[in-house]
Amino acid sequence: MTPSSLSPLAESLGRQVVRQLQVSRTRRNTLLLPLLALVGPAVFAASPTRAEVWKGPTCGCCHDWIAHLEANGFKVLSHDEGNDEARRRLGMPIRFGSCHTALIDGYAIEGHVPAREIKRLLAERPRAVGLAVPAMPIGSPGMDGPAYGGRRDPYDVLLVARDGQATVYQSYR
Ligand SMILES: [Cu+2]
Repeated sequence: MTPSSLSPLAESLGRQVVRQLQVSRTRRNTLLLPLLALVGPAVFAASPTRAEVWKGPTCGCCHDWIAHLEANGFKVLSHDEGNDEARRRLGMPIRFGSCHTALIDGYAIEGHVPAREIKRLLAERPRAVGLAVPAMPIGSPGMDGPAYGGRRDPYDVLLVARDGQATVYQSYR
């Protein structure tokens, strides 16, 4: 082959490759774009809220509370130490203290707070340190296992302000 006969062939091959690339790119887009439009928002809507939890290594009720969070769509990262330090660092007063402290979307969550109030907090986004269920009331999430025989003590979920004052956010009676 002489260079003069090679070049039209190469040109035609080149054009063919380019055309095929264009076709496959178009086909890929026509398939992918509607798929992304459908799946994209669902992925974002379903992306779980992250919760970081500090607890003692042998805390069974902490574990049960974490299971309650996960059952309600939270993605939990838990540490088997650092509970007191986390509470102090996040500005949660010790008088509202419980067996575990969590950080969820910028808020401190102390103790056996129900997922329901956490979701409400994240929707309302008040200026606050976070929520607390002081001590460990029986019947609160994670303190409601078979060992308690269905017993339910009344308790309050407190909204803790930045000045350390607390108001009742939800009452469970
Ligand atoms: Cu506990």
